[in-house]
Amino acid sequence: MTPEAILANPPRVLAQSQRESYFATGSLAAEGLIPDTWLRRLHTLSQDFIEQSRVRAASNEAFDLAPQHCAERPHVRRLRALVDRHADFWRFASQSVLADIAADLVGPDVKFHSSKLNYKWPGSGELVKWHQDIPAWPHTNYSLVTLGVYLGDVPAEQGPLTCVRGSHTGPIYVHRDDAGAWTGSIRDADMVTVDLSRAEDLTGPDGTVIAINCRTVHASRANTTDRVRPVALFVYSSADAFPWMAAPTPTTHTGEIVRGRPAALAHLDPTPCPVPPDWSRTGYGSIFTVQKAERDN
Ligand SMILES: O=C(O)CCC(=O)C(=O)O
Repeated sequence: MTPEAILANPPRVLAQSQRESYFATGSLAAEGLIPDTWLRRLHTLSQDFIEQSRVRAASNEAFDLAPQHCAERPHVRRLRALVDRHADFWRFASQSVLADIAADLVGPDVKFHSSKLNYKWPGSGELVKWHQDIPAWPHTNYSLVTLGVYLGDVPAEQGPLTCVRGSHTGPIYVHRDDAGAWTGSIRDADMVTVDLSRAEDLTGPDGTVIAINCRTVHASRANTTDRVRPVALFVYSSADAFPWMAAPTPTTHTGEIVRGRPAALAHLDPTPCPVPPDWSRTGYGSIFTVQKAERDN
């Protein structure tokens, strides 16, 4: 669906001005939308999984662990495929207000794509370089939105998601190095063409919902506080968007319709998109492992 067609549907949760702002800038931060019961449940689940990680020595399908992770000082970088970790994560993604927020931004027919819970620990370990999301999971159109829920207050010092306003209507960049290897980040030579004076931190109190369009150039700095910054991230598309490559981080619910109906027609946007590696052959890891490998080279 086009932004105009999406906006023509009445809003469910967001104010019309918030939807218009999202389509104009490519991102949004909105406070006070997640009911307290859900927020408390997400906090508890997140804490439970950190506890469970203490007995893990290596990353697996659930946990992306930093090299320094240990039982005494757990250091989980990411909970993978969140909706497969606990039924309540899937209930939250498919039956809560979050799916209605998705409908406000992708249209009444909403397809679930993927999810994860990123932890940004104090220090520079989890800084994320400038990138767009769509080059990792290209689709027939660019309706895809990542909705994030901050589990804790996130001020500027805590490494919030930072988005370049308006970059979602600009070029879709190659996320590979000169030798063609996937880096998960935009090349320095291309970054000089991005107007970083338009970068804006998506900050907010506990429970703030952030929305980032799949073409928006975004990053996150180091966390200079002494508190971890968890953000639960859920990706949705219009039902008429179809992936044309294997998903890098599939879940058992990827492709399910969570609002409205499946599409009878695919919407094909003519804007070209670079081809990612075939994740079904190579595997993906996470943005932290990919970007760290690049920094170490
Ligand atoms: O968690 C973060 O700070 C950034 C996450 C992100 O941009 C991503 O996973 O694509």
